[in-house]
Amino acid sequence: MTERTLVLVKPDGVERKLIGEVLARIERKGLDLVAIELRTVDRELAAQHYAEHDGKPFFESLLEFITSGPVLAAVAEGPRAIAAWRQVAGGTDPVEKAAPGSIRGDFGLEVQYNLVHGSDSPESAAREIKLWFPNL
Ligand code: DAT
Ligand code: MG
Repeated sequence: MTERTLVLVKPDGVERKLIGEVLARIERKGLDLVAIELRTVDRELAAQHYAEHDGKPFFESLLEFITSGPVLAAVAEGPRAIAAWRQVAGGTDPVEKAAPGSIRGDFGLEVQYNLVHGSDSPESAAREIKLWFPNL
């Protein structure tokens, strides 16, 4: 079944010039990029995007981090796109969870600075794509 998922290269990934690397891996996997935009995130968008984490100890530093510089936002499409992009990205903790060969496994060291975001379910994908790309 064809799905769409939200892709973010977070400020650490942009700063480290990994946009090309991330997009190349998404294309190599076979997913289609159907929208792509470089933007700066305000606190309101950040808080809505990470609403599920409101109240957690890392919430404030997460918002500070995601608003700290430009972010690459994209929508990728293909069969099982949500799981496929999560696999390419790797698990949340770049050391404990992300496999070598994944983006986080290859380039990440700390949980907060894990370089990329991917929607985690069809419901999240629909909500996040609407939030970031309301006209899509
Ligand atoms: P994911 O980005 O893999 O979907 P998540 O939704 O659980 O992970 O968390 C969102 C982001 O919040 C994650 O990419 C990095 C940060 N984060 C998660 N758990 C954290 C923790 N224990 N300490 C610091 N930052 C954390
Ligand atoms: Mg998540």
